[in-house]
Amino acid sequence: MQAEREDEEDASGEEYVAQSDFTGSSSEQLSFCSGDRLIVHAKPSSEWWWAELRGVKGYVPVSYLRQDAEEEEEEGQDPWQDEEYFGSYGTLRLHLEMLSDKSRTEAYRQVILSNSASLRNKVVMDLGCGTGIISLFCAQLAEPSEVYAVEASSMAEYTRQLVKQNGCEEVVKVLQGRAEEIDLPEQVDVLVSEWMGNCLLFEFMVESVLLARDRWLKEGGVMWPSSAALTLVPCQANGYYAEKMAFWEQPYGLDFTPLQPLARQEFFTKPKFSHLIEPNDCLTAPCDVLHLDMYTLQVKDLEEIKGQFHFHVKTSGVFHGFTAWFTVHFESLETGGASVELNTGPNSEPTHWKQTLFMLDRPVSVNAEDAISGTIRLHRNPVWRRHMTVTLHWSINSSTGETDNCQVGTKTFPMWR
Ligand code: GJV
Repeated sequence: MQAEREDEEDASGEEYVAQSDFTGSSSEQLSFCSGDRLIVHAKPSSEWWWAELRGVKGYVPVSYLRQDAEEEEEEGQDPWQDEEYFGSYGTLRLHLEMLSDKSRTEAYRQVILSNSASLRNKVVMDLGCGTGIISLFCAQLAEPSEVYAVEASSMAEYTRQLVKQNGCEEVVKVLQGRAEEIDLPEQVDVLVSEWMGNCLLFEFMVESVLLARDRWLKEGGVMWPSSAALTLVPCQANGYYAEKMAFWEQPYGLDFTPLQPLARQEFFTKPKFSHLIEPNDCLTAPCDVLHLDMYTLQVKDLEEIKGQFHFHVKTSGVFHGFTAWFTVHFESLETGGASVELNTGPNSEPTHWKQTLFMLDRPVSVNAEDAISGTIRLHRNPVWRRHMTVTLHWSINSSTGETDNCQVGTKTFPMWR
């Protein structure tokens, strides 16, 4: 691999500066610290470049680098990418996807319905209302005094029409703008929002919810969802592995395995968002690795979130990676009322979030009773505020008790930068 790369290298190289720390997850990747000056010799893909630091060469993630002159340019760029973000919510594609997701939409409907008595005469804020579905549920299924439906994208203009069309304009007030910037005439009793992204936090819309909570939620007010958890399970992914990696072993009877390192970079570097794991592909019982309390969580806590896991393998199989999903809970306001849960895992109805698959660089055979333990770290990108990296560290302890049978690994997955 290295020898091949050197053929295409330009001998001098261009200098780039690392914007933040990066820990390589294999010997093919370089590790570096914020401020390090790297020489880039080749740019084989838009995501990974071939670079050199203190005489050592390896792949580096492009998004961690900038040229010296880029510093000024970057100041002009929006770390929230709002134009692109709210632009995409100004079209119907994403709203159709969210509204078509029955589990998601029905969960919010159920929350309103089962709390309708308690919502009477309450003031509600629906943060990121989109087409206004949650606000309309409130107005139709309960009798709140006011619902402030806040939406930053241009969809808000249509939402206003939908509210009118459905006869809810007395109760639902559509406010177009970023929740961080709008002014409400009063504080609210309930702050409801559907803010969850892939792997729970991606997009970091949760920050807007926390800021709105601190500014607009009355003392003793209610957050919906009230808590959130991220769940992880070690899994098989035979189909995906065969399609992207084993494929190169013998296509048309030829040996294409020299392409496997490239395949690993291209397909297994980032997590796969739209994965639907079969319950049978779970090698162990799942484990909650993070828990967020929406009343006490602080914006600064989002910079780095760590969790731990301990799994016991149920039956032997191939450990291809980890699958993650989230669950949120909505506490009940009624005395003795049951909380509502929206679970996006493999034992519930599939949702538009599906699950997130993190592939290991190399599969590992595991046996019943083996232990897989380790840590997960979600690290928010210091520059691009909607992005994060997920670092998984694991060790496998064989049940046969052989002392040399402990395997460890670490891998960092950018989502997306
Ligand atoms: N202020 C107003 N509207 C917002 C904000 C904000 N800070 N952030 C997102 N939205 N679950 N990951 C809107 C966005 O335009 C879209 O209509 C909706 O909230 C996203 C909801 C689903 N995304 C998610």
